[in-house]
Amino acid sequence: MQKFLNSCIAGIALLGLSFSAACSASDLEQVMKERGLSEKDVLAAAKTYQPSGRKDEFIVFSSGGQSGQILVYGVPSMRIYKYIGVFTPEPWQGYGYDDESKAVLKQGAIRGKEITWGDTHHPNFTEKNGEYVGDYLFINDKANPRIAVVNLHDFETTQIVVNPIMKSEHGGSFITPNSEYVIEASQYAAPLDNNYHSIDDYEAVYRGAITFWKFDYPKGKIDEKASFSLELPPYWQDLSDAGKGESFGWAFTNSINTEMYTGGIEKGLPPFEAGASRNDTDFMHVYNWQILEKLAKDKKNYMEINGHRVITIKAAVDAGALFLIPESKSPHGIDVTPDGRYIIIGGKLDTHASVYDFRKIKELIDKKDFAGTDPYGIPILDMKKALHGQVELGLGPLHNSFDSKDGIVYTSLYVDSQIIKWDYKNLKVLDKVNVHYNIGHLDTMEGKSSKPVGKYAIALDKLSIDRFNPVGPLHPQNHQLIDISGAKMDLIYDMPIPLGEPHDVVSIAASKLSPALTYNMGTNSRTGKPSPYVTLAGQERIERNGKNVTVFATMIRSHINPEHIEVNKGDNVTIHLTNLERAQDETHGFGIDLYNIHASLEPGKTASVNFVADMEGIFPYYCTEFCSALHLEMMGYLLVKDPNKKYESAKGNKLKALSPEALKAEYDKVIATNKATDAVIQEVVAYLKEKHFEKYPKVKEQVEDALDQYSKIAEVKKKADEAYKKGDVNGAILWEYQVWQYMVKTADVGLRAKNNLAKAIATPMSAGAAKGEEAYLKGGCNGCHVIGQVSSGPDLTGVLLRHENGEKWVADFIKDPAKFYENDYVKAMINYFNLRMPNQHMSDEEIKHIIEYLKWIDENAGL
Ligand code: K7E
Ligand code: CUA
Repeated sequence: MQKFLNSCIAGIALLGLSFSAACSASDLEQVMKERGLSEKDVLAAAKTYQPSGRKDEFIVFSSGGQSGQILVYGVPSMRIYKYIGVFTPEPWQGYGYDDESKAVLKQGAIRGKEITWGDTHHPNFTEKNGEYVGDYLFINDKANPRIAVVNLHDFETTQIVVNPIMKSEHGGSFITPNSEYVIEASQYAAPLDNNYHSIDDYEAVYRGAITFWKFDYPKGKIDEKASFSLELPPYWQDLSDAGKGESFGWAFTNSINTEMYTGGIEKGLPPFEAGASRNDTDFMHVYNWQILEKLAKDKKNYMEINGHRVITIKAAVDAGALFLIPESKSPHGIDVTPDGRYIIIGGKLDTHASVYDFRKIKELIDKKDFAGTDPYGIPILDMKKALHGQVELGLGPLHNSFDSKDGIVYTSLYVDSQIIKWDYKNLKVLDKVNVHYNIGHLDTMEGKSSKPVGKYAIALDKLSIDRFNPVGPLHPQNHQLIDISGAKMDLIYDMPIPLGEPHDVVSIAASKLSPALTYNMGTNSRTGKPSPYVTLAGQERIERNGKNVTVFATMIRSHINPEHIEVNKGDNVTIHLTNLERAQDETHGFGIDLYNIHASLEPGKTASVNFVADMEGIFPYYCTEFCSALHLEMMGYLLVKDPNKKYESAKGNKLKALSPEALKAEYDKVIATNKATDAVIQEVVAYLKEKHFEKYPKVKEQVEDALDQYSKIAEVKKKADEAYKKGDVNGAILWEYQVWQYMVKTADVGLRAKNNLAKAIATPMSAGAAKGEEAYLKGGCNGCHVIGQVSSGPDLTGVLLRHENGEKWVADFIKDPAKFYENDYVKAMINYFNLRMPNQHMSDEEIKHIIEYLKWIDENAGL
């Protein structure tokens, strides 16, 4: 029954709600009734459901909020694929446990203090001409002003930079259109140096700032020395965006608390929230990073604070690189339109969104048409003259994301819990949809690039309240998927996010990512370079140098070499591990019990763990990934001896040894097993060779992996034979078992390769056969017939050959099965399966195609 229902649902997904006879409407109706689903629900399911093996069209990177990590999921399925450790240790990936990743996390230490959490907010990709490239991902830490670089070659964090002057930030990480700079704007004003300054000196000494992190694209790294900052008044700068197209070279940053209120609730003063939202307007900062870049080259334009160049407000103003424009009070999101002409600001405390026209701004700047200056001498442009217009959207407009359709933008309404679709050119509201609840950011596919794709929007809802099964007072957040392809928005999926408050996501077409599947042998994944500690098969060793013990170890299905590491208590132990696997997804984990040691070794990776063996005793170490049938045997012992103690060998009862006859019998048995196993392998190898596996890259890779395993046999076999010759039958047996292990691994991968080869060389389907397959699936035939296997109906392989004039027989049978119910053969089948072939009401055309399809099956049955 279950299988039948699944095929029904798959049928719906294919057809968009038109049902075939076999997968009848009544079955679906029954499921809908039982599960209380409306037709709209079923349609939503069909829009998001991914059949097993089907890949997503978009990949979404979500900030992990306070977890300090990044989440990766797919659209439209909303399946979570990965968490990436960024500012926070992540044990599965060994992030923060192996030396290589510890070095990355250490870059994030602030004034010597290691910080093991982060408040990630805004992820963004590398860009070219404002379009997403998908080589690298940047993300900021709001709590501890830092930016991290994630290499999308392997989805690993490779760099963390600490802002040298900020004490908190929010407006990062925003990328200029050709990835020249990563922009990071401070949040709460504070002195730029690291000293104490009384809050009474707020206006004189406290400052805001924007840092321009220079991205060295070829190196994939932020170049800290080439980076610089711009001093700003102690307004609380906020979200930012880089100009593009006609606003290229400029960037924009919101602010709040331009009142410069300093709080003091404990002194009986009104709280920050009152004082910081007193004025009707705050300031949008407009600045030109191309001019600032030049200013940063001349000492007279900057101060040096903590070894970092900070361009003064005065130098920026004099050079015509910094302006202010009033904006509705306490704004939130600021987003430049795909063409770069307009800047849209969400009002948050205002019901409007404001659309600024960069052409007007540029004209005012060029004509030096200023409405005044702020207390720090920065020219202020007139708000009305800079505006294209304002639109009343609703309560709490926050963030904006764009559609592929010209002039269309989607804005989140925090208080109203809605997404609103509107036209920013003609200033018209088009549609609204409810979300659950209190949405912050929203993202349309590639929605902040210069070429948005549209299609879907994701609502990042801060509260989920009643949407999910309760799991305690800390509720998950809710990411909702909205179909925006039509005129009306359609909410189609809810996904609970169980990892921090994810502020923002950024999405990219999956086709733009091309992550590696394995590493080149011996790679340090955090640098991307060959590790000096790579250890190849045969190079495993333990080196001792006084108290320093260095182990060069390898891991491959299913052993760790070495299996005994004996050290003295107090030794400083370093273990360099290399995963020798070349097959994808053959990761080995390395954990030492009781020593807080863990590493993840993906195929080809070299990583190192270091610890002081400060506890005496016996500590098993083992592979923590279920990598093969012999995974549990993939282990060894760390033996820590106290050099100041005397140990006597135990005199317990030794177990009785086997008799020579019994040993010989066991030896003969293992030899016979190995011979039989090898015969199977040779058969598979013959098939692979005969069918030219080398022509199919994926199969070739697997065959290479299999042969890799097989190649190890000769050496082990030699050891077995030598032992046997010397009369060490017990040793010979153990080595022969190792031969068998390698054979099993060879056969395992070899058979997988054989299956893939068979699939690869199947003759391509003719158009007719392909249509036949479609009709076959559409008709729900696969509900009863499974090709190559007897299921709830007979296997259809060879059905055309089972009857005289088979093609006509089968065609007639499909056309009107009832006519055949009394036929002896059919009767027998009906009795056997206890099922009658139903009339699918196939057209003659469809039947013809199905026959084509069945012919194709027969042609390839031998494979
Ligand atoms: Cu609006 Cu930090 Cu991007 Cu959250 S921010 S909502
Ligand atoms: Cu390697 Cu389990």
